[in-house]
Amino acid sequence: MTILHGVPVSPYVRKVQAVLELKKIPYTINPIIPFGDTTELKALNPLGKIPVLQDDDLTIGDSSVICAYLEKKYPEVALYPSDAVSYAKALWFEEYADSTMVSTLGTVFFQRVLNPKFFDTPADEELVSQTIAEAVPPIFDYLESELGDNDYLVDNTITIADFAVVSPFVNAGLAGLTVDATRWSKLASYIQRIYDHPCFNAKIEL
Ligand SMILES: N[C@@H](CCC(=O)N[C@@H](CS)C(=O)NCC(=O)O)C(=O)O
Repeated sequence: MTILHGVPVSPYVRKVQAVLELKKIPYTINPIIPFGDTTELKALNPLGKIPVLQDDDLTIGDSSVICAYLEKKYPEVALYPSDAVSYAKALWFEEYADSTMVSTLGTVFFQRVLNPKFFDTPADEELVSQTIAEAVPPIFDYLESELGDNDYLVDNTITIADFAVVSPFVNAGLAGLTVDATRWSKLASYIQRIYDHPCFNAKIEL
């Protein structure tokens, strides 16, 4: 019995969900949130963060740990390259997405969506404008150049890197931040390609 604890609006939960779907692992979702009373969540993960995966006797937190575990247990549809260099690149993009991208695109999402909708606080539009003007373009430039003429980030095949990198764009989109296809055409088509993938949940309802 596999249970994914966490709400799919989290980019980390979405990444794990895509892996579960791609590997065709049956699972259920417990839509727990990491705010308010976190007693139930902290019993599953001492950090009080989502996602948490329960798989038979294993209860484990952290999306990257969970995805690595799923790959080991269900290697059939490989999401991590076997070649050492490609493997390192896939892990790098996953880390880049989970840290810099979630933090930067997440700032816009937090201010424009979570603050007004869940915390009764208006968005700090000055912070949003500064983030969009200064922190966002280097990320988009970097991804555009890394993609080159490829359809996917590593080995031109779908890997964990793609699910991790595209996940925060869903949150950005919910906050009205999309990729300008006239400036970052490769990135814009790449994001749409992953959105269209049947395993990827790009339609989050709040
Ligand atoms: N490195 C962790 C980060 C998980 C994380 O920060 N999740 C957020 C939701 S998107 C959370 O639970 N935040 C609650 C908190 O930080 O207290 C992972 O990859 O799972």
